[in-house]
Formats: sequence, structure tokens, C-alpha cells
Amino acid sequence: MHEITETKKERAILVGVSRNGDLWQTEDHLDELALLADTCGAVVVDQIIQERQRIDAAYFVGKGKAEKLARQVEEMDANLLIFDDDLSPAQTRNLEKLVNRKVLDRSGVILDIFARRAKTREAKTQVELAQLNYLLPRLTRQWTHLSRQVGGIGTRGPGETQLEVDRRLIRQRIAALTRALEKIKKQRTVRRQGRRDFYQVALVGYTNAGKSTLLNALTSSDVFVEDRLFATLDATIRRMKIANFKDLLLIDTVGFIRKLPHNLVASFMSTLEEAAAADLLLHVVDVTHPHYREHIGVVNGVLQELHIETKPTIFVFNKIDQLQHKKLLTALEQEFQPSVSISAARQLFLGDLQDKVRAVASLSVSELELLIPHENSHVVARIYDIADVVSVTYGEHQVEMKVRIPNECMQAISQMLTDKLMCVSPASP
Ligand SMILES: Nc1nc2c(ncn2[C@@H]2O[C@H](COP(=O)(O)OP(=O)(O)OP(=O)(O)O)[C@@H](O)[C@H]2O)c(=O)[nH]1
Ligand SMILES: [Mg+2]
Repeated sequence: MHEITETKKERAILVGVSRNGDLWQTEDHLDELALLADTCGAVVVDQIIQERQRIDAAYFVGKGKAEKLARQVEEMDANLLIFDDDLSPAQTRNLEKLVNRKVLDRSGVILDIFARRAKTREAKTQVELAQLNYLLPRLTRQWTHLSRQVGGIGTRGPGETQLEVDRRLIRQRIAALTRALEKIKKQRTVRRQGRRDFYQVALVGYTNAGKSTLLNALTSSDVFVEDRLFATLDATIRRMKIANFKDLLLIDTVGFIRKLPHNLVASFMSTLEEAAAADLLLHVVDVTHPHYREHIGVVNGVLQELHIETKPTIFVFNKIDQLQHKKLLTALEQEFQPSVSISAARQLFLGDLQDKVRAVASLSVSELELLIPHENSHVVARIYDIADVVSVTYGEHQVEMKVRIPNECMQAISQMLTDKLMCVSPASP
């Protein structure tokens, strides 16, 4: 693996194509791409936008423009071109040949960041699989040979030695990684079943929205937080205490971004399934970001891809400590419901968020009255584990319990209470 040192930072030129006159949007996308490049340790020396209706099949930007890019790269002493849109393997090859430099697209950069960030075995396996699927059709890249000497963005992860091996070996590796992920997925499913009795709340949102900061604030944890993209790659799970309510589980997970590579979403399924299995989503939005609305759209798009867009969701408008125009919040809270405005970092209005969570969670909870004969009193301890016990009365022959039980635990309760002597009835109001 190669690390880019301060003295040997790669110099990148970013290229965006504006179709349908959406120039400002392309500029914003390039600004975000600049952040991504920076996260990879590259220095952005120029950002270039070309307006064109039709994408060129061979060079993406058209041959004339590509030749101009080759001259610019020379003048700016850049050694890397990064396109904001996905390039086909053929376009990448043609451009690299013409420009005589390494050419990457946004997906390649995101994969590189993930490869740098991956710490656990699961994350590493997922990233490697996504990278190999990305690299496979691009194996004949000119720079894969150069990469042995220069390294840099897009060449870490699977490692340069694997870039030399033929497609057959890479396919074998992909198959092995897929099997490994299947195994990890099964283990996750088993672990998830162990948590079935808990009401689970997952944090979702655009990268850098403040999900991990919120997890830390709500659970007094110390999860890694950084003002960089993709600080979190793994699903971190913590117990969350809410006043007058059963403990919940809060799940932090990988942030989303526009044009998230499909390979990556597919590979990260086992991590993302943690969010998919949750009972409630907290969709965290950085309302100070100029494009928070687009971010909401991107996140909703990924949720759709995961088929969980209809899950109960609370919108959490974050970073309000930095918000200039507070009026915006009133409008947002009306438009997106249920929602709440907070500052995770300053711990502002977290109580309101907890109230909302409790309200939504209560909707999926049933109240029951249980009559448990003393000879079955061992069941009582188990009920304390699963349910929120509202009251207990010890009678001469039985224990009378009034409890709140999450609907998903109803089956477990009814199995426990199959004994005819135990009686269940909906609690009277
Ligand atoms: N001003 C302000 N900054 C915040 C707030 N919440 C989080 N941040 C900052 O936003 C940055 C990103 O926070 P994270 O918690 O790492 O964001 P994340 O959503 O987990 O990001 P990824 O893991 O990359 O998806 C950090 O620099 C935080 O300190 C807030 O309420 N106000
Ligand atoms: Mg995070």
C-alpha cells in the first residue's frame, strides 16, 4: 500500500460536464468532488466545467476538449484527472492514453476513501469486493503499470500486485470475498436476532451530517467523529436510555453521498442491513449546508434502493447552532413531519428528539395486563427483560402485571404464556 506524504501530494484537475444548462449544480458537484479529493490527500489545482448536451462515447467530453485537457494538465503540472461523472472503462482508457496521466471518476475516488477508512474485517472485505468489481473492466489501464512506482489515489486497497494478475485470478478473489461476506451476513443476522427484543433506531443521512456526533450525545459514547467525508464505515450499535421508556438501541451507519457507486452499495449491504432492520430511522440533515435539500433527496434515493423508504422516519435537522436564519426551521418542520431541530454537538433540544422517538416508538407498542400464577413466577424476570413494566401487584395466587410490549415481541410473549393458567388481556385504559 502506498501512502501519500505531504511532500508528494497528487495534483488533481477536476472535470465536470454541465448538461441542460445546470451550470451552478455542476459547480456544486465539483466543490463536493474537491472535498472528496482532499479527503484522499490530493491537491486540487483546477476545476474545469464543459457545457455539452451529448456525452462523447470515446472521450466523455469530446476529443477537442480532451486534447485541451492534455495541454492544461501539462501546464498545471497535474498528475491526475478526476471526472465527476462515471466514465466507462473505454473512456478512461482513451483519456489516459491521450492525456498521459491517471484518470479517475468520482466512484474511483469514493472507493479509495473507503479503502483508507476501512478498519474492521467486514468493512475491508466489503471495500475490496467493491474495488475489484470496479477495477475488473479497467484492468488494462495504463497507470496500473505506473502505479507500482507512483501509487496514489485509486491504487490502494487490493494492492498493486493484484492489478498485475489476470482477470481470472481477480474473479476468483471476488468469488472468495463474496463467500466471506455471505458468512459475515449470516453472523450479523444471528446477532440481529439476539437484539430482536429491543426497539431499534438507525441513524441515516448524508455524509458529515452529524450522525456519529448525535449517537455520542444520546448514548454518552465516544464514536469517531471528523469534519471529513465518510468518517464512519461500520454499523456501531449503542444502548440508548430514554426517560420513562424501555432502553432502545441506536445504530450509527455509513453516510450517503450523491452518485454513491452501485458496487459499493451492493457490497455494503450487510452493514446497511442494520439500518434496514431498524424499527425507526432518524434521518439526520445538516441544515447549514447550502444543498441540504438535495442531500435529503439523495438519502431518500438510497433508502429506496434498500427498499426501506416507507419505514417510520423522524427528520432531525442538525447544526442549528450555526444556522443564520432560524425561520427556515419553522418551514422545514411543517414540511417534513415528524421532525425536530437540534444541535448534536452543542447538545441542544435533544430532549425534544427523545420525546419524538418515544412518541413514535410508543405507537408500535401494545399495553397488556398479565396474570401470572406464582408457580410460573420465573416468567416475571423474563418479562422485565422484554417489556416496559408499568405496574406489578402481588396477589395471593398470582402476579398481576401491567406492561408495554413492542409489537415485534408479542410473539415471544405469547409463546412464554402458552400455559393456560396465565392470562393476557389488553390493558384497560
Ligand atoms: N456546528 C455544529 N457542528 C456539528 C454538529 N453536529 C456535528 N457537527 C460536526 O460535523 C462534522 C461531522 O460530524 P460526524 O458526526 O462525524 O458526521 P457523520 O454524519 O457521522 O459523518 P460520516 O460518518 O462521514 O457519514 C464534525 O466536525 C462534527 O463536529 C452541530 O450540531 N453543530
Ligand atoms: Mg459518522
